[in-house]
Amino acid sequence: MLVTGGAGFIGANFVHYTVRKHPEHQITVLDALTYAGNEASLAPVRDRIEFVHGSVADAALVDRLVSGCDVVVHFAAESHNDNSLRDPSPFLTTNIVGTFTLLEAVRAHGVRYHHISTDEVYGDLELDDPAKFTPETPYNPSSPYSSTKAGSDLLVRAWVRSFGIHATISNCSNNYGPYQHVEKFIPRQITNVLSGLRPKLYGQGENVRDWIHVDDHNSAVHAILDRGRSGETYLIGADGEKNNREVLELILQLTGRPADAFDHVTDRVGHDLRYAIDATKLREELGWTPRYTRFRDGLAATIDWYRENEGWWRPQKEQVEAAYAARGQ
Ligand code: NAD
Ligand code: TDX
Repeated sequence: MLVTGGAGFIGANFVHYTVRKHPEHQITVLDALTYAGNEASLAPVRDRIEFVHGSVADAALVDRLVSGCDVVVHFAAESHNDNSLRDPSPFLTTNIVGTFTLLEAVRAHGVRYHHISTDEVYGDLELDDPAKFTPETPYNPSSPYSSTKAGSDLLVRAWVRSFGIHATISNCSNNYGPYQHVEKFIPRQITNVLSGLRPKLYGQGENVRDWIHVDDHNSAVHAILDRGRSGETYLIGADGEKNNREVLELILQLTGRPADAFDHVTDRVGHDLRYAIDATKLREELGWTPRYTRFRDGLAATIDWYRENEGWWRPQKEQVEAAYAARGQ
């Protein structure tokens, strides 16, 4: 199994999960170790995998690695919306050209491909709309990040239709759990509290995200690898809708801070209002169910992980906060 982006948040958790639950797989990780990649995230499984430092946009390298495997699981991406508003360029190279490069290699070698994507490709929903995203929702991405992810999904669909590659796609909602970079909402606020800094809420915090524990995302990816039908798209979500203010207040409560001990900061430009996933197809067709159904417990465990692993996140913290501060966030 070739896992791209395996030194990032979800990819590293996927590698840990696979080594634990599916030890029959021989894993090679391909990761460019950008600012978001950290080899230390793979330390607990380092002797069980092969690690290759390189880019998914390097056609010769990708062709060689793909020729030696049975399945590719493609996590590698530029993943942060705020960064894509500052400089979209690497999002095009990694998310579009990188996916194209992998698709050409799996086409050449007849290798099965699974494409990891996001619910953000569907744009956003109104706060008071009972609707959720389904596999039939039209694509309508808002940011440079989500538009490059949408573009990469469409490449996969076209390669299935035009070249008959064996591929599946999953679009997942917001993940939380260990090893998530401190630029993202939940780890940023946890590590702010642990650093004696005030958490930062964009705008009024009414925007809703549909939170899922990273291990539930990864168990769904394995269900798709085992039983998913080629050419199909599966939406992954665990009915975890919460607005940002609620999430922040829970972090403050779980860390023993007053409910109002945070700052309102400049809102994100073009900030999507609400994401919500209807995962009926995944649940009914593949029999998948999430394990982390109590957000409070998953969040408390995540806070404990950041408390116990300061050495993992501390080196990035100052620089990330300086970049946010420069934009009033
Ligand atoms: P991340 O930013 O934590 O990790 C991305 C990894 O990809 C890093 O290790 C980085 O070094 C690597 N990478 C970047 N460019 C590369 C390149 N050109 N070649 C090889 N490796 C490269 O991201 P994440 O949050 O773990 O997201 C992983 C995937 O899941 C992405 O495709 C993202 O779109 C998708 N996704 C994320 C979420 C979420 O909530 N984080 C939700 C749904 C989908
Ligand atoms: O400091 C903050 N304060 C704040 O209020 C940050 C960093 C974020 N926010 C808000 C913005 C969003 O409404 O919190 C929410 C979550 O923000 P992010 O963690 O940046 O995630 P989001 O933009 O929702 O995208 C995430 O989920 C979908 C991942 O980063 C994407 O990779 C994935 O595709």
